[in-house]
Amino acid sequence: GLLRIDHVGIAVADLDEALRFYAENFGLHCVHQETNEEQGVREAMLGVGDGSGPRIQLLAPARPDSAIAKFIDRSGPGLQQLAYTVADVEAAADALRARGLRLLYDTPKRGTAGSRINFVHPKDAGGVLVELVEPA
Ligand code: MC0
Repeated sequence: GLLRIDHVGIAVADLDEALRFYAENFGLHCVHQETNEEQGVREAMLGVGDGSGPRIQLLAPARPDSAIAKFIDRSGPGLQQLAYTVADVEAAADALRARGLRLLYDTPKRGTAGSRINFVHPKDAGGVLVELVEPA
């Protein structure tokens, strides 16, 4: 099952500019940053409040043919994904597949900070790209 909201992902054109915007206007600061070559993203996790709850994930394209670049081209910057923490990403994906939802990957891929991830196709989840995250 879904344990909690892990993060909310926001597509941005420029990561450094977005980090400045979030710090200056919302007082939210980066707690983790990495480039995920496979996903074609530069990403930063921002803590909210005491940092114990869900994070905001800023996602910037690392190359022009990436999922985030395509999203920004089509929709502009903005909310791109809603991610839930799960204990076992394969079990969670199997349960959703059994209900007829399309998962994007046959086997999990690597996400933030060594997590294992998969996604439900947004057309099968009411227009929301749902990510499943099994933390490292
Ligand atoms: C596309 N659509 C979306 C959407 N992206 N709807 C809601 N939210 C999104 N993010 C809609 C389009 O508007 C279009 O609707 C239809 O889906 C297109 O479906 P498609 O042609 O099958 O797919 P594409 O080529 O648009 O790609 C969408 C898809 C892709 C979700 C499959 O973005 C993908 O593979 N995403 C998973 C990987 C990812 O997002 N990586 C970046 C984050 P209409 O009505 O016009 O047909 S990496 C990450 O998140 C990691 C680092 C982590 O958290 O650890």
